Amino acid sequence: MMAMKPAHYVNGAFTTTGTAFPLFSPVDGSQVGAVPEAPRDVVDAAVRAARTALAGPWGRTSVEERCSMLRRIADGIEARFDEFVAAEVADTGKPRELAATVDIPRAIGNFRSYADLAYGRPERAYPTTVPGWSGSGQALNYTVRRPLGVVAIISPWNLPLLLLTWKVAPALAAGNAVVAKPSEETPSTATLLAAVIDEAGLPAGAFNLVHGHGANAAGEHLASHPGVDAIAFTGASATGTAIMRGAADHVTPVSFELGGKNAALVFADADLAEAVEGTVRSSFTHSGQICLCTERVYVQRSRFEEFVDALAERVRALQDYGPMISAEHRDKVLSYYRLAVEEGATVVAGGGVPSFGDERDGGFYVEPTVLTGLPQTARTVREEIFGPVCHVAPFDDEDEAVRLANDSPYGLAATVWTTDLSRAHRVAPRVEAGIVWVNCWNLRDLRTPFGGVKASGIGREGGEYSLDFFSEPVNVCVKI
Ligand code: NAD
Ligand code: 6OD
Repeated sequence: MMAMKPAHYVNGAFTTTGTAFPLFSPVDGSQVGAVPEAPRDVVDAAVRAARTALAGPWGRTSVEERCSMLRRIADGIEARFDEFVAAEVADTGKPRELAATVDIPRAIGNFRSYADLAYGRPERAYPTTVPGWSGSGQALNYTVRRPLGVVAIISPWNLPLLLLTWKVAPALAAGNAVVAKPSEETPSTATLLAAVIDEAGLPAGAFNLVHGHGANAAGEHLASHPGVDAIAFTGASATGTAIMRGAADHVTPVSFELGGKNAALVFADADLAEAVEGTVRSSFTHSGQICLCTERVYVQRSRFEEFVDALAERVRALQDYGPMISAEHRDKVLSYYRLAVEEGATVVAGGGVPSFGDERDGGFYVEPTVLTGLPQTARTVREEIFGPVCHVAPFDDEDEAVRLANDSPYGLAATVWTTDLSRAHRVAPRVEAGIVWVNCWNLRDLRTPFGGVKASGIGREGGEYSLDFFSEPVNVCVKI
């Protein structure tokens, strides 16, 4: 099947209006396509189409009908599974295995799980008696949930379809009309999703897609649009700040999943081999380009050297890893590799650019890297790098471990490695993070709350938490 070219999807029709910008392969740096930049009038048309859909057949769908549509979308992605995998791999350069076992299955799972959750969702009722009220003073209070209206969904490049559908599915399940803007780096699976949604028979305007950049472009126009009733955004914390400024003008509610500088705490009683393997996964999966990746590892002093040696050996042996998303991002990561050395780091693995002797030498690769020896105040230890790199530092006791983990502007995820169950239960709630994994990493249950504290976000997604964000309760009081 011919790959689909990136196109906007507005009011049930595809269009490539707008000046095109080039799309590069992260694997070899070659230009592989072009993406239309949505001008302001295309964003306006998408918001208008969404508003019109809410006033039309889409606004009158029952939750049963919407859940059936979500299931048809899931089936549609499944039917074009290989096409989705190929598109995700082409845009991101991630190993095919990762796209085929995580990204695309999770996109399907997002639609199916929100269909189940929305359909099975109970509402609350309160039988009421008000003493002294004239008449019976009796009533039945109950709650109905109303969609927020037109929802803007803005998503990043690292898990393009997974993170887009993580918001689109609950937004549609709750009855909103969506205008989505995927990252300018990864337009392809979003375009395929629009095709699948089209085939699934959603009324025109219920789902719209616009492509383009963020600041001073389609993203900013969408996020600050007066016709948008809510914004669900995943991306960098600095972008969250910019979006919030625009949202403030219209008091638009936001749900933000932002950056992280996630800590792993490895206690002396941990199964060290498991902790090392777990850290290889948590720091280097998708070359560290997952918001949940560990960039700070703290190891109890008595096992510090043993851990660092074992981790460095494993990391030096890593082979089948993907590139950074862009030349710009590769340069940013490499600038942190240089900064780390200037700040006094010891580079125990990696630290540079790999040489493959094939077309990948034109791509955006950096070496998986392990650092030690930096103070907690170093920028390399405080700022999100979003690459295949972690810094390992020692700690002496539980209190110090918790203090170091919490000494960060971010608070997205943390991992605790210990065989002491009491310690796990003691430490987990003390870590300032939205998600704490014990002896595992990124083991996801889609019903659980997902999100961060501090600069890592506002609100929670996942299960009922997403359905809560994308709807508002209305109290109905019926006098008896
Ligand atoms: P980014 O913030 O640069 O871009 C994300 C999206 O926002 C893109 O679609 C972009 O075009 C758009 N955008 C940029 N500026 C905008 C503006 N002023 N107004 C409106 N839209 C704008 O992030 P990125 O580089 O694509 O992704 C990497 C970042 O995302 C990292 O910081 C990472 O930690 C974070 N992230 C967080 C999570 C999470 O769940 N917490 C998940 C994935 C990525
Ligand atoms: O697994 C998820 O639901 C999720 N939102 C993952 C985010 C990963 C960040 O890059």
